[in-house]
Amino acid sequence: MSPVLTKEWSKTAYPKTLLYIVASFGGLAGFLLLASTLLVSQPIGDSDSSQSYSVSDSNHIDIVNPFLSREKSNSTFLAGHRNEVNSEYGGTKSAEYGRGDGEGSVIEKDGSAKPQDKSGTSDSGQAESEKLKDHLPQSKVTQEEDGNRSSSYNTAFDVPIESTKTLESSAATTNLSQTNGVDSDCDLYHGKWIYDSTGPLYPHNSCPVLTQMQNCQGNGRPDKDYENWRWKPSQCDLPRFDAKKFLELMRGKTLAFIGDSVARNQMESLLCILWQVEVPKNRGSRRMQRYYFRSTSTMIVRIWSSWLVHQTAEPFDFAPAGVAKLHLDAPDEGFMEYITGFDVIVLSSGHWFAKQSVYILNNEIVGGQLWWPDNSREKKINSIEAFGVSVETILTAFGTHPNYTGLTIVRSYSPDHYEGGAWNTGGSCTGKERPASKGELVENSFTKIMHEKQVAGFHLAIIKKTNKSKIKLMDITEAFSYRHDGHPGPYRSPDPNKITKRGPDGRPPPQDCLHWCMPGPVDTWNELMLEIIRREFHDRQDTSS
Ligand SMILES: *[C@@H]1O[C@H](CO)[C@@H](O)[C@H](O)[C@H]1NC(C)=O
Ligand SMILES: *[C@@H]1O[C@H](CO)[C@@H](O)[C@H](O)[C@H]1NC(C)=O
Ligand SMILES: *[C@@H]1O[C@H](CO)[C@@H](O)[C@H](O)[C@H]1NC(C)=O
Ligand SMILES: *[C@@H]1O[C@H](CO)[C@@H](O)[C@H](O)[C@H]1NC(C)=O
Ligand SMILES: CC(=O)N[C@H]1CO[C@H](CO)[C@@H](O)[C@@H]1O
Repeated sequence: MSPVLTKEWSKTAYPKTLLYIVASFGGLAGFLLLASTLLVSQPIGDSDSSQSYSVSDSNHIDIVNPFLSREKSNSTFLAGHRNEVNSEYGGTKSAEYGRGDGEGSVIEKDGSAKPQDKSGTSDSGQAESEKLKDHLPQSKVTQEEDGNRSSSYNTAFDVPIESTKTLESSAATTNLSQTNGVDSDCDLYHGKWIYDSTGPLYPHNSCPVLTQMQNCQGNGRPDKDYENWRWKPSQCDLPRFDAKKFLELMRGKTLAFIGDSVARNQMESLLCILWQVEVPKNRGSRRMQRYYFRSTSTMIVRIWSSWLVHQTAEPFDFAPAGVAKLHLDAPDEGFMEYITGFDVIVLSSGHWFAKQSVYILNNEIVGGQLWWPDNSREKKINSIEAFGVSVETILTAFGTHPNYTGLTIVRSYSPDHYEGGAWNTGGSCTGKERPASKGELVENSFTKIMHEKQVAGFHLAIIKKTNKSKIKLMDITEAFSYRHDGHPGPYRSPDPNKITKRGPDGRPPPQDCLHWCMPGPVDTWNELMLEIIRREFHDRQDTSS
């Protein structure tokens, strides 16, 4: 733990953070207008409205992620929800609340851990799947909460907004002489998806670490084309992942995925790709998964952190025990103590900001998500702004750490595709078998603003960076907004009796339109990551020689 660092940091960072919050209210004015227009026909303050945009008494807006339960400020509800939140962490003691996705074991300070598992496989995947259930659309909840709602009420999330940006916008000006190979200046994030019958980087049944919920073929998904689209940046080609080259680049180095279940998604994709050339040794503990590739002494690590910032469970001011308190101005010490041992860190966060928590800045409660006991109190920030602050906090902590010299890759907000509604109101990605075409693309306002806040937080942290570390944004949000076909949808379990078709009333089956099938488009993240690492290490060699 590094309490000293944390304190120092929060002192210096707070004033700018506050300015940022104040400034961002201006930017939200447009959204507020849009939101009020959309809500004209809906009773404000109705519990339903928090599913879309709710305009609160204080003229702040809350935009709640559509696939999580709706806000209720009722103490009896909270009592129930608290249990739900606790069970999500596998009944860990309150002192460990929210730590290590329920994987509570201790790890040595240097990040080493005793080998747990002789084979390459890990059983923690299953345990974690249980914890993650709450994060996933669940049929039980769907029935309870979705009893009588038409899918149309939630159209606020799916307002087709004429997009002036097109995926191929920069293609027209492409310098054709540069289309071969990878140009180190080429923008990797604008381009298009092209069909490539070469097939995926690994078969779904070749990889023991692949979480069953994302094993779409293994769960009976009938179509397969979603595995065969390559991302083609407008001005260059993104090379197919070369496992040997990756291991060589990472010789003697450690790469850590830190964050939520989407971080796990990417880490497993990477492991499955590497598994094709070498079976790693599992050196993980429950707190930190670690896979070691002997040929090049490369370590791949994963640490769970839902929000990436410091969280506490004890009562704080008017917030009782149980509900998670997020200290938005302090990084999560659960991984800060290890970062100097990492050469590359890939961060993943965002979706948990739609879940219940209390926001604390500078020792003051400034907001709450799915928790606010007293509407006469003013929320100073909403969940989206809280996300932006958390990004700035964590990246500033990395960028000003005296001993961290690694490369930090911030994977931008991963779009979900509950189209036509929310996860529990008829939103669906069922039956999507191809990437969306430009005309089909439906802009998701929530994804858009989460992405904006994240990018803003990233830029603020870059300005404050003092050390030698590098921070890069892997900006996948736009490219992946086209991949409504890449999620498990209803194929998230091997249960042969699961419902996979719409009911007679048109209601779609319970489904996961947030995580990504493996193999599938998520493998592209690792191709992008490899390219970022290649460029970075290449540049470092250039400057040091
Ligand atoms: C709020 O709690 C009271 C009991 O304290 C209960 O009677 C009421 O139905 C609850 N309201 C909602 C919306 O859950
Ligand atoms: C569903 O809503 C309709 C109209 O609002 C109402 O008449 C009906 O009783 C509701 N059904 C249930 C099961 O709540
Ligand atoms: C295209 O790229 C080539 C080689 O990098 C360069 O010499 C040329 O000036 C570029 N042309 C344009 C129009 O940018
Ligand atoms: C940085 O490294 C120095 C020298 O090894 C050490 O004394 C110091 O505690 C480290 N600081 C942090 C925050 O890890
Ligand atoms: C190499 C380098 O520039 N290290 C600096 C990183 O930032 C800290 C302060 O946050 C400096 O003390 C280091 O000198």
